[in-house]
Amino acid sequence: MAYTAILGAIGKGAVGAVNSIPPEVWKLLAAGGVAYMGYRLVKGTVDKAKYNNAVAAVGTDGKKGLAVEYASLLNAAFNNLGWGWFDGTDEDLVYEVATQMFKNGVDFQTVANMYKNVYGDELLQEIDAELDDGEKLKFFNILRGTNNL
Ligand SMILES: [Ca+2]
Repeated sequence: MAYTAILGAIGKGAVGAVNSIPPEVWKLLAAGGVAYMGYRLVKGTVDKAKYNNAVAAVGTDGKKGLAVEYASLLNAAFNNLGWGWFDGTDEDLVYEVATQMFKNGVDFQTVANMYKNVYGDELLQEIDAELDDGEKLKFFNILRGTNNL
């Protein structure tokens, strides 16, 4: 089957599947979407407050201050559009943060601790969800200063 024919068949299947969803289910899905967006909004506000607290606690100087900044940048890179794991990832920003961590001697665990403090999530799990194997390898190679060796 030609590529376009396959795509067409998938398209028809998708349209059929969408058309078969009853209106009551659409209403539930819409309500769920609104609730989820509200949740993200509240979480964003809470995260911002925690970030401010973390900055107030450790300052913006020194390695811990840098670690808070890097945790915040990584969180922004993971939440590309503010919707969690399914909104893609800003890989360039992830690599840039890794480069800065290596240059400034801020280790992964320090950033992971700050990430946990501010966002309540395990940095390693977030990385697993956001990056594929090749991207993870690149990230950790940059952290070790062994990228492109
Ligand atoms: Ca994401």
